[in-house]
Amino acid sequence: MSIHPLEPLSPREIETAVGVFRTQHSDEKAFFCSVGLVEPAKAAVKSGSADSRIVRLLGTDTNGDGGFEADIDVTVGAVVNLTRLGFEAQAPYGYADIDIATRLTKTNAEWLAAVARRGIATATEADLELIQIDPWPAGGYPHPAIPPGHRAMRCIAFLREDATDNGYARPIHGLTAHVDLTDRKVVYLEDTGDIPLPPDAGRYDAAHQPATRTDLRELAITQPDGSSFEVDGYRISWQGFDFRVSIHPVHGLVLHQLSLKDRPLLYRAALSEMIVPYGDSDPMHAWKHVLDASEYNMGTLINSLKLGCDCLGEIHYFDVHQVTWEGKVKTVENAICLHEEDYGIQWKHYDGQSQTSEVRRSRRLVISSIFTIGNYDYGFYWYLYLDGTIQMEIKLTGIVGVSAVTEETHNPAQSPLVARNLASPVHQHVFCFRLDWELDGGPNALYENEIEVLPVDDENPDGTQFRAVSRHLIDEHSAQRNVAPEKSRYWKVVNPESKNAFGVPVAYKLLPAASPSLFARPDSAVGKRGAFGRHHLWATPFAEDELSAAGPHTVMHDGRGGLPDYTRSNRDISTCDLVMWHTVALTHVPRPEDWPVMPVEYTGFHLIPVGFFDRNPTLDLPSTCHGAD
Ligand SMILES: [Cu+2]
Repeated sequence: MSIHPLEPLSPREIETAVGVFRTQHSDEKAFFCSVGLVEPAKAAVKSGSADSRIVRLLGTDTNGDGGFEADIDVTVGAVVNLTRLGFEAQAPYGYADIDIATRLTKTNAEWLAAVARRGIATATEADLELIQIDPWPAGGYPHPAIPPGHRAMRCIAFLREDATDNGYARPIHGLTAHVDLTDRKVVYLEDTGDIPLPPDAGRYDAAHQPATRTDLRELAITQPDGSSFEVDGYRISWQGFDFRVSIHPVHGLVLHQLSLKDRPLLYRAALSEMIVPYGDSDPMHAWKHVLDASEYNMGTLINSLKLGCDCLGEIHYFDVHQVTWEGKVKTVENAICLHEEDYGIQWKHYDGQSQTSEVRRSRRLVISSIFTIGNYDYGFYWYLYLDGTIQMEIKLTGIVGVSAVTEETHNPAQSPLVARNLASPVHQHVFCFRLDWELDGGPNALYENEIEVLPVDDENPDGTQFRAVSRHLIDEHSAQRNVAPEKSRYWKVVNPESKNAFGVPVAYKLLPAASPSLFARPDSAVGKRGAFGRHHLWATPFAEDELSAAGPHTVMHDGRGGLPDYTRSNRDISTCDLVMWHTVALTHVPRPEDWPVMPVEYTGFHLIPVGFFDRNPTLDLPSTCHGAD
């Protein structure tokens, strides 16, 4: 078999898996949430002995439990595992759940009456088409009328002017339908009273703008000799970097087996989980803390990208294949974008004495995908640089969550105005990345580095001196750390056995952003379900099944899964097959400029070589000044 064990699933493999599953599972109401490759054991991949292809199908049916997890070996055409998921750790929400929750809400007599009472037409099918239902996960705060273990969502609603309107400009405020998906009914309609629809449209499409700028001249990116990367299937090589890409149903964009100049760096690097907790007291928002990756299957919400719009220049695209809720193959074309970008200068010096200048251009390889999860759009961009630096940049855009408010109900500290009678709650976006290191083949050790200001003494009379100190993090508990920008704190992955020209062990450092941590109290539902957000750094010794910062199945789960669970026994990590978990977060206090669509906001982190090379590795860059005569 010539197929690489980490090659993404082909349409044929998905068809086979669904077909085999159906022979053993006769429920015609089986709805699929996702399909994914069960990545073979790391040791088997590395030794070249991984020879089976296991496809995992997750979904729900009429069984009334948390759904099914079916693993199908498509090389032999057999179900090798069929697990019923329990009440407390269910299959992710899929398109079928969204569809059912929407239909149940729109056909509920009490809900229809409450909408009509607000002066909104509901008489015809066309009227109802204009009402947008957003079903949200109810986990953490299920309505007391929903029996424990039932699958639940909360549905909020918005009114559109027409099918192409901004779906969020007019919240039908104060109305939340609590839906029991297991019993297929609205169990409770929460109605906190009428608030008028905000008066202004929130159109952001070009056709609705009063004018379009005419003074932006064309900016063309051309590479007349083609790009400098090579692609073989889903394997990519560029400037000494070599790696594979895939899309995971939960983790989204994944880099596999990343090496630089034949030296291994990372076995696997990807988002593991994210949570978006809201800080507002408004009953429409106070409970919101969606685990977008695992509850909604972020990978299945990937965009098909468009040349010249999403990506500019000489692009190579990768398609991905997924499953629809009925079990058909769905191909998302152009789902992963690969291209090079000029990135200003790599280095420069002007020598005054000789009046000569030496300067080299920097460029980066960009691997990116964009996921739309309800109102928000998240872009994940991996950048590889000529000097060995690796960067993850998250781009947050889309439409902020909103409330309709009056002068009496407006609470600016928790929900600033973004338009007339429209407020947007304060919230956080908390992302946890799992970085499975194999620096120079491993094993690896983890250090915390920071600056220590030296005391005033005879050697330091003015108190101006400081030094870099380094501390070995030897077990899981001592590796639960937070950022400290005031101390220039960073974390360093070291290979103690691999030394550079100066006899110093080679390293890569993780340079974090100045992130907040999770604000919710640790013993709150949000604090328990998003516990990974308490620390910016976690570390574990590699374990095959530890991939999920909040636990593998989070729908209706009460929390404490994932990292708190993995690290409970405080395992030794002093020198090991090291997995680093990095939480990066931002707090969003919405502003008028975020409406009606949000200019991209950025966050992320860098991985930077420290003594991995013996000197600046970019001295060999050509000194050509492109575009000059
Ligand atoms: Cu936000």
